[in-house]
Amino acid sequence: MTAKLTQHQLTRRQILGMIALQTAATAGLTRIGLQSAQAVEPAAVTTATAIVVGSGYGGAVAALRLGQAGITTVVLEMGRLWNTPGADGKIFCNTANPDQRSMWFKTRTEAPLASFLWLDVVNKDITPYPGALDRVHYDSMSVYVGRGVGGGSLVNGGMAVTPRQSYFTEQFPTVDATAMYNTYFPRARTMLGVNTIDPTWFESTEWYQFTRTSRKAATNTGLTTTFVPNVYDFGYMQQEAAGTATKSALAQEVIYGNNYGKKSLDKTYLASALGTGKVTIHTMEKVKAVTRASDGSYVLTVDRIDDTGTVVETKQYSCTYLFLGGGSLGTTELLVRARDTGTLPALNSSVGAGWGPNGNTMLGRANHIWDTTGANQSTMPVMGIDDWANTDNPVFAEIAPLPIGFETWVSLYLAITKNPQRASFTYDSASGTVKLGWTAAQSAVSVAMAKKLFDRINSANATIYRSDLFGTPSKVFADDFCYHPLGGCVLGNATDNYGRVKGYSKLYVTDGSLVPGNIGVNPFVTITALAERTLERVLAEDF
Ligand code: FAE
Repeated sequence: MTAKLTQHQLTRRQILGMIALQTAATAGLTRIGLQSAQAVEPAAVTTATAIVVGSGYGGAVAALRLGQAGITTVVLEMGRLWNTPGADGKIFCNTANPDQRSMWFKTRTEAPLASFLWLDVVNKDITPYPGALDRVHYDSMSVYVGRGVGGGSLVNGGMAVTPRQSYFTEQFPTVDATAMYNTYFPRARTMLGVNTIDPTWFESTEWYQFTRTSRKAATNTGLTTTFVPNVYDFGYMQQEAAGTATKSALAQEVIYGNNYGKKSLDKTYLASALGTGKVTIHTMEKVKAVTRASDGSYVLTVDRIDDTGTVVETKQYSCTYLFLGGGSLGTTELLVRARDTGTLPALNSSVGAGWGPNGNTMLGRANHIWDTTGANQSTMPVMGIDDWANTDNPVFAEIAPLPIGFETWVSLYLAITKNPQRASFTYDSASGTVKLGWTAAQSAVSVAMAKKLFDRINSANATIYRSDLFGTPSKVFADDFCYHPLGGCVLGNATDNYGRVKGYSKLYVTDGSLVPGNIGVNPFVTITALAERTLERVLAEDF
């Protein structure tokens, strides 16, 4: 069952799948299959050999590999298909003028940068709608996730980073690292369309002045910086800069979606999955509960919602094989609820445990007046400060843009720290909700590590922190949200070494919940590569 794909087959499948996605959107279909290319909505099947929950990285890999193996597969995605232009002719809105498309059922946007000069000028009132970016609130941590066909790939910064092998092995001691680095990481990068910026263009373009200024401060401190690959097409970006292509990364588009340039999963894995003719994606359908019938099949209770969030139908699906790709929050919540309400009672106590925010902490530095960052900034990060080898204080800090269209002198960073703290999800029977036990004291560990690194940078450059960016009262380190939720169903604990959930057969986890709370770099390449490894093994042994 190893994927033996030629580029030709892939391209053909992707094209077929993309036509299906495009036509489905134009025709307003909520179920998408190969028939959608003729504007025909696939029949509403409720029984399939395999069901995949979620269409982010883990779900998309599962969908493609199952489809290629000839297995009839339904993907259930709670978000919408993002393929239909709004009144402004754009599918997604940008960060400067967010509207209802920006966020998942909110009355006001909740951008990571809450303020500028302490002023509440960033966020805007919006109409509740199934927008692309969600911010899920727990007691002391809120988590950003993507919603829609493509999951996090719709809203993320596209940074496609492979972790250093020594840290991967530390986090996954039971996984054959040689196979990962020789087979699955390269496969993931190829499939995701990873590419790198032309270094000559990088050195000369105004759009990366902000990165060069941050690099200079790091170099002055004696720190190493490294280029980071991305799934945004840098050839397209150069055309944007030259004025020969419609701007997207150069037009403040990112966390609410990119209209052009980015190879999100609907253009890669999911298009290919639809192209197999075996995969159907049902949108706006949220899986609420999972149980097992006496014949061993899985039964899913699913709410279908409309654009107002109203549940228009509650239905049941059944399948022989169930793949969970709802992300760290989505998958863990489903399984914790299933265990603790008794619908899947044999799930073990590791389900819900081992969660961490990848040590995420965001911060800004104020540069000297002569160290400009540029009014024009690309939204796609291309460089990181790599101090992970510093065993005293390992940090990898992404040099992030602040694309607001005027000079700010701000250097912004998303620091990934080696915070060892972990938390658990628990089911609260009184409210019927799943809660996350992460505390502010656990975030303080990430802050201390980020501060140690950036105190050095400020000291070497005689600069200071910005305290006006994360709301009031003044806050230097944004430690109450994360972009990288990881864990909850950790590989080898809640599952076997290949993502098979312990206690049940034919039940799999394929997403970020397998990663034990931290991976030291931006995580989607790791999630994709692990999913490739799982699917290869499961298709060879379990079908
Ligand atoms: P994910 O992509 O979150 O997909 C889960 C999908 O399942 C979503 O579409 C959900 O709507 C859906 N779902 C959840 N629960 C249900 C349910 N019950 N029923 C039906 N559907 C459901 O999961 N990572 C990088 O590596 N590089 C970056 O540059 C980067 N930048 C980021 C920037 C932002 C603003 C954000 C939010 C994230 C960023 N990330 C980045 C993180 C990355 O997107 C994330 O790790 C992956 O998307 C996680 O992949 P999963 O497959 O685990």
